[in-house]
Amino acid sequence: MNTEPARAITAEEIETYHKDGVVLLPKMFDQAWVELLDEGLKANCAMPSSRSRVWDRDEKGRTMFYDAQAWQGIEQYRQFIFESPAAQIAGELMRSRAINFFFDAVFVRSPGSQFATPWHQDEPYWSVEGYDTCTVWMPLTPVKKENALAYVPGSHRLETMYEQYNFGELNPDKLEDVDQVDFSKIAEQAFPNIDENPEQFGVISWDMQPGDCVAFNSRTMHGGSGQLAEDRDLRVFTTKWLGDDVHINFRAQGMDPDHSAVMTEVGLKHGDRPGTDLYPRVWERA
Ligand SMILES: O=C(O)CCC(=O)C(=O)O
Repeated sequence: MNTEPARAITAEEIETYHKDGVVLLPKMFDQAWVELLDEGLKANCAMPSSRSRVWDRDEKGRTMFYDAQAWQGIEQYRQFIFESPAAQIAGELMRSRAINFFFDAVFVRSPGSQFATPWHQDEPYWSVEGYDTCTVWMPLTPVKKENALAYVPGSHRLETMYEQYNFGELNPDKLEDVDQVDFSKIAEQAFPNIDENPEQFGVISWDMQPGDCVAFNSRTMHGGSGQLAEDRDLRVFTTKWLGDDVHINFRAQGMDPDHSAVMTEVGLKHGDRPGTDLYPRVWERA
């Protein structure tokens, strides 16, 4: 397995990441990493973690399956997290001195799923806070730009606290103890209706092949994806990475995924820097 990126990240890509809060990185991972993750995802779907659930199940039985922080039980994910170039990619983009792993999340749409992810920003939901938080979004299947996750460039610089969607509502199987958030008391504004006028927001997305990834700042507005053709599925593996300015933040509006219990268990408190075996340091700048 190649532990180095399949190619060097360019200075222009790093600039774009900071200017737009999102950058497409074509051909970053060798096929071997994609195959390993595919195997891991199969194992994950057969053995979902306690955070997993179906977000959408339509009248034709098509589903959108979600899981997060499954890595401790999936050997292939562990290997990807510790040995793949993903941490280095995040570190170079964020210009960080060191990178800790936060968590993995998967978004698996069965063929023809029409489910579109509601627009949101990630950081307001997370049990950490900081500018230096980055998701590496990797489709394990080819995806067209109209079916891939879409982004509002520059939205990572907005300082407004928007009313974010409660993903706890996506629970057709009525599971108990699903993470819930309520932004109504702290929101300064309703979340903009981006689908009403995507051009005005400059919405971007890309055709992608396995081995490509998109890296985005957790403050960047993103959503959509899905709305697949009948013969197309979409299997996406994401990793979330933490850089230099990140601290633990237990939020009054709720968290999703809520890490406050597992963080407390390993001795992490509000305000701490992330660490321990649960949020391992994976990369340091030479
Ligand atoms: O792929 C998707 O549909 C959603 C991904 C997402 O929201 C995320 O990785 O934060």
